Amino acid sequence: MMNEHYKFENLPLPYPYDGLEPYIDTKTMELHHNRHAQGYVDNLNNILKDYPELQGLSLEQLITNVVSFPPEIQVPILNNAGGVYNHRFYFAGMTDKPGERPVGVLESYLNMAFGSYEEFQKRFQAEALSVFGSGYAWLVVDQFGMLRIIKTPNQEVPSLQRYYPVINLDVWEHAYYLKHYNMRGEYVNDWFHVVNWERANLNFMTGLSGECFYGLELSPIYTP
Ligand code: MN3
Repeated sequence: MMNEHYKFENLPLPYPYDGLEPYIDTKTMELHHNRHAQGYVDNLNNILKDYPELQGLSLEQLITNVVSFPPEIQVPILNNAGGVYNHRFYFAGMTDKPGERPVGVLESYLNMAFGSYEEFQKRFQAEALSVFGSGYAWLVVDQFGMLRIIKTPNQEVPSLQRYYPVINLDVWEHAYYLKHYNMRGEYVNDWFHVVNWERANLNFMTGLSGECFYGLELSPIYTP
């Protein structure tokens, strides 16, 4: 992802639209990917087209360096680069061939941090339910190798200098309303069935290595 830059694309889902049935329905996945996620991609490209100095930056670089950009585009870039980053992470974090349980090093660390997978699920669901309005729940690993459950509002991305994301859950209503109506807790339960734990384990190992925390800060590329 780090090598990709403007023009950004709405990456295809790594499974068919109906691949997450019966847990997440086909229509929701179509609308979520083709309309909602596409909208963030289009908006971001539209902003960046007038700023050639920023067109070589990755999503992560755009997000972590936003305070050095012209004031009028800081919020739009945060919202839309965040929207692209968060949706890519969410879509890639699910699979049509779910293993249903954490695997690998992550499994051991989850047990150490939370006692058991079931206890982790309870804690993660509580965090997801406590997101007021729209946002995301995340399992992240911090610079010290500790697993943490956090939440972000709207399309905010967790601080990529402090945390490396392992999994995230989109709790905007568009992610579940067609099937689960206002029952966010049932959506969270269903989502647990389609988590891609193989990928989560790889993310965790990357985070644990610490290398991911370097290279996000730039010498000023944007010079007004
Ligand atoms: Mn969404």
